[in-house]
Amino acid sequence: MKYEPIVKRYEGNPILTRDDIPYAVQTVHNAGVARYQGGYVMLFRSHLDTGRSIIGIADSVDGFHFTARPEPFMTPERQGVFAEYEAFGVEDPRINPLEGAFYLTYSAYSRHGVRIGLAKTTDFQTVERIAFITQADYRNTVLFPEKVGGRYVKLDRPHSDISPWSIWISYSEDLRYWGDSRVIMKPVPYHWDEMKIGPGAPPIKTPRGWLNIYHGVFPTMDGSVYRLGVCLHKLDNPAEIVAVGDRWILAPQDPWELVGYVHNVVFTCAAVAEDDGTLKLYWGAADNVMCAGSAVIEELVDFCLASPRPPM
Ligand code: BMA
Repeated sequence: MKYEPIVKRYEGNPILTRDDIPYAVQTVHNAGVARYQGGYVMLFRSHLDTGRSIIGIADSVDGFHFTARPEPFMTPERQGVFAEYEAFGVEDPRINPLEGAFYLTYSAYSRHGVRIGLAKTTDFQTVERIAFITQADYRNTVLFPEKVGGRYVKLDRPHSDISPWSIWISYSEDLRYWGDSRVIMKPVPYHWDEMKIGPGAPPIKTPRGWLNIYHGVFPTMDGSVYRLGVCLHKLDNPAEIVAVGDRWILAPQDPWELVGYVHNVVFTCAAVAEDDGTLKLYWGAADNVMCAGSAVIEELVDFCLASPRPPM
């Protein structure tokens, strides 16, 4: 039997490239996207020709046609504690809607390593940096869109030389100080995600659980392949993963996913739930351009439950 693709690629891919940006960048990729004022806003990562990254902003009416604004949205801070830890660039923003605001979780690079910055915007004109919410060697942080059991919840991916890089959960009373951390999902040996996994899009609430679209990496003789998978967390206890879909839901296939700045990469920071039960999924292709697709949310939930593997 052949599988129908569960994520339908948008026929106009790629949806945003460096040719669409009114200032000098080498790439447009790994973007966060959110619904805002009846339309969509995208915060995208771009490599400069120093090899370091900044974050630009683009707007859309339909979620597929985006127009980049004339200036970047976030560049490395020049003063204070944020400057110290952002000196090498800011990368891979997630837009986490929470309590009527938008919290940005982004990777901050410096000579001290990579850590996660938390910033807030309510208008996508100004941005307020709040705190670093991890130490070094963390990437890929997403926030749940509401408190669970009275606390904020985040997923992230610490680096480890001892165990394959895995997904961890932590809790907070105030978004600034985090604790009660534990590992909740690990790669499976000799599987499509055996090398490392990491949170992708901020989790989406469904009647049967929190839907978590994550990335998984497989090492080959030709470098690593980045693909996307999906799992389901228990609604009232997101530390418990109900089911992990055994197969990937998206793999590099189109020419701009196979070849680019880094070949064989689909990498997501965003999935936007729509009122009609679908979601729009956004992914950086080959660390070079932005792509979009759509999927039916309940089909992704069924996919997890129909072919589950244990999370650890
Ligand atoms: C990861 C990160 C991502 C990137 C991916 C593929 O380690 O750097 O930003 O998309 O590698 O190059």
